[in-house]
Parts: sequence; C-alpha cells; structure tokens
Amino acid sequence: MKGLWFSELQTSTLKISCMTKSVLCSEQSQYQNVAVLDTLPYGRMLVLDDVIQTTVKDEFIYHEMISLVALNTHPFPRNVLIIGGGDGGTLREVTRHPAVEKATLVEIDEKVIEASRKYLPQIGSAFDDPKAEIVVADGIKHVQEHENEYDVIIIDSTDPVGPAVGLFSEDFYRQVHRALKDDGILVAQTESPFFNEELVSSVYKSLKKIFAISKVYLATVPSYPGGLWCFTMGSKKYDPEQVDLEKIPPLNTRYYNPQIHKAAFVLPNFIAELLK
Ligand code: AAT
Repeated sequence: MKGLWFSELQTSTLKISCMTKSVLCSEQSQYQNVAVLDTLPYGRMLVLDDVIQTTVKDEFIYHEMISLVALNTHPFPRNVLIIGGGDGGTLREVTRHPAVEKATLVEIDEKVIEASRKYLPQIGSAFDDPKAEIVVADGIKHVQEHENEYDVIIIDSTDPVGPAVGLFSEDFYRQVHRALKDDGILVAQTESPFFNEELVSSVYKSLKKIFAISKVYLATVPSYPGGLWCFTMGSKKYDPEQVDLEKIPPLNTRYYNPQIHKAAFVLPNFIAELLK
C-alpha cells in the first residue's frame, strides 16, 4: 500500500475515499479541525472537519468559476469582497483580474489562512498582493457594517454547518444587497444539485425576491460530492447572459473562457425544475 485511506462522509449514506501519503497538518481551531493532506489522486488537499474544501489538482475550476463569471459580468468590478475562502484561491483570481483595484477577504478562521500560506502556496499566493486586504472576522458581521460599498461580493463558504449556516439565509442576502453598490453583483457557492436540491432551490428563490436578476450556473468540481456544482448569482443590474463575450479581457485561465461563461448558464432539466 502506498498510503492510508482518507474518507469524507459526503452524505449520511455516501463516503468517498482517497489514498493519502501524509498529513501535513491537523489542528483544532476555535471553529473546526483544519488539516492539509498530501493525497495521491488530488495532490495537497485542504480538509475542514473531515470535509474536502479544495485540492491542488482541481481548485482552478472552482476558483475561476466563482470569481470570473461575476467579474466579467460587471463592467467595472473595482472593489470586491470575498467572504470565507481562507485558502486564498478566490483571492488569487480576484486580485489578478485587471479591473480590480481592491479585494477584501473576510475569513472567520485565521488557522485556515495560516495553513494555506504554509502548505498550499499555489492556492494561497495572493495574501500579500497590494490589492488584497485580509480581515479575520465573521462575514455576516462585516456585511452588516458596510453599505453601498462593493461592486462584487463573493461568498466562498463552507457547507451550511457551524459558522456558515447564516451565510445561506435570506436575511444575510438582504444585508449583502445593502452592502453592494446600486449595480452590484453577489455570487455564492451553492452546493450540489444532486445532493442539496433544497438548498439550491431555496437560495435561488431568496435571491429572486431580493435582486432584479437571479441565475444559477454550473461547473464540474471533481473533488466535491457528485462533481457537478452550483453557483448562484444575484445581480442588481447586469445580466451575466447578456455580456459581450468579445469584451472579456484575455485572462490566463485553465477552465474559464468566454464560451464557458455563456455555456455555464445552460441548465439540465432536473436543475431547471428545482428553480421553478
Ligand atoms: N475556496 C474553497 C474553500 C472553501 S473554504 C470556506 C471558508 O469559509 C472556510 O475557511 C471557513 O472557515 C469560512 N467561513 C465559514 N463561515 C464563515 C463566516 N461566517 N464568515 C467568514 N468565513 C466563514 C469553500 C469550500 C466549499 C466546499 C463545498 N463542499
């Protein structure tokens, strides 16, 4: 045997396992167990309370897709807020976008940032970028304290357990709406359309009540339950499907491109059904 098996309990009746060469760190923080594993199939992997958050092998798909769809829908995404995302992958994508002047990352757990800095340098590469400001705080509180300030707010949160529960509530989305400028855009990771149908449906319906435009789009993230993953956008003014694809700046990406931007909004029938 080349290593030991790490298993994630993806639902109460489904486990996924991967062969692990070593545990680079495993530490209990105030909020969760923070671990970085070195695995054979995915390379290094950030694991919080035994749940896979991101891996070196497939992180580009999630981080490009949670960031670039909104950044290229807004014509001037100068001031961006990221809630969660303590691994820094979303921050890396946001800071390297040419239109962005400032990116604020609000992560509740300092230990996630520390672990990523130390063990995931390819992902946590932008913490010291001149455009970046790092705040260790609860994203819910931060949003309540800011009004009419951000062009884009990205909610890169853990699954809806513990401190992340409030990040999926309608009341929180109203606060986000208030923290955005009058043409602002919110985007949130909203889990699996296969295993979290109710969440996908309820977040979409909440955003539909609050924002002029509300849309779900998809990407495939192999290390997440079921692979197929939802992102939900609420926009005050700009429609992500009306973007002039020729105006998207050339970006050095591995997944996202203008055709993917467009195609990501095409939903299979079973997902469209969830949004009715
Ligand atoms: N970039 C992909 C990684 C994540 S991690 C999500 C982060 O959200 C965690 O570091 C967690 O500590 C942080 N977080 C949770 N609640 C809050 C809060 N209230 N305020 C600020 N940060 C918070 C996302 C992975 C998605 C996994 C899907 N299975």
